[in-house]
Amino acid sequence: MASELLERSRLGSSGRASSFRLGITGPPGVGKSTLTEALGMHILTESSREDGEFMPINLAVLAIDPSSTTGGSILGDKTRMAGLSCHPRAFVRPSPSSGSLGGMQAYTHDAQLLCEFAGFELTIIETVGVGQSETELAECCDLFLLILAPGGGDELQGSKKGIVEAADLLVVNKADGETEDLARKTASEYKKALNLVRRPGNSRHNDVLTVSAKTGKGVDVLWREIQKYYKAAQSCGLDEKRKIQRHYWMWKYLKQTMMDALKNDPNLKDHSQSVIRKLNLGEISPRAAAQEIWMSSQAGRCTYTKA
Ligand SMILES: Nc1nc2c(ncn2[C@@H]2O[C@H](COP(=O)(O)OP(=O)(O)OP(=O)(O)O)[C@@H](O)[C@H]2O)c(=O)[nH]1
Ligand SMILES: [Mg+2]
Repeated sequence: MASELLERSRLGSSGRASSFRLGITGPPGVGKSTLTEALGMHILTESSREDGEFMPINLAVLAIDPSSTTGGSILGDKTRMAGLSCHPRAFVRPSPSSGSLGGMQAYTHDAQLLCEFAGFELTIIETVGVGQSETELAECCDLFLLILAPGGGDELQGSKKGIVEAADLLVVNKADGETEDLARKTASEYKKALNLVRRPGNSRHNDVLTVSAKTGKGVDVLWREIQKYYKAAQSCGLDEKRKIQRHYWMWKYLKQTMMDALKNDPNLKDHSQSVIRKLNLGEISPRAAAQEIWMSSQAGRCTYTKA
């Protein structure tokens, strides 16, 4: 039923310009929700609209909290996004990412499409950058922001390298009070390091911005950068990027569908269990076990077809 609803929504919304998809990730507590609130409120209250400039009239926020499996995040994020939560032109949907590896909820992509079909001109997805979530988030977004805390710019060569390479724009948050100077120093360290980790010809932004989600300082500059990116992407590359993303999701859904079909196939149940027993006893490798289950599913399929 959910698939059908999505399909009908897609058909029903044909002709409508699709929304711009912004992804926000970063380590826990770096200020992603606070920044989403500040940026969202800035966008919705910004009245000046120059010709041809991207100025969404409404926006949807999907906040995914990998630490919560109970829905407790709903209150947390609604508190962080107090203005957006009750703004008539915003929709905030916090959701725990229970069950999905690395923070990206299995159906976030569907939820994002639904927001788009509902007419939201900008969708923002916030997720903690752990495990696979950042690569997954990149597959959902037109522009992928990485939020960083003051300090730690020298770690760039190590664990953070992959995510920094994947991000379109880096932002150091908490550039206020005692951490303002440190934030600026961190931004310039990242800027220097970006030139080292990014291959020449990489189209991504090599500037690193500093903002304070708390005071709002720098949020206008960040928004102007996003607008610039939007404009550039419209004229080159966005369609291609989205096409590749659609392929990614198709294969992901196919994998899920096949896994479910194999696990739930009553004709395979006995055989799978005997393979698992052999696996438990160490008589077979995981790879050989997977192949055995797959081969028997194919053998079964041939039998049905012949019948
Ligand atoms: N000084 C300062 N504190 C900030 C700023 N932005 C966020 N904070 C504080 O940092 C803490 C975490 O903020 P959140 O917005 O919840 O951070 P988050 O990255 O969304 O956190 P998770 O979703 O739990 O990973 C809160 O106490 C915020 O008040 C900022 O710009 N400056
Ligand atoms: Mg948050």
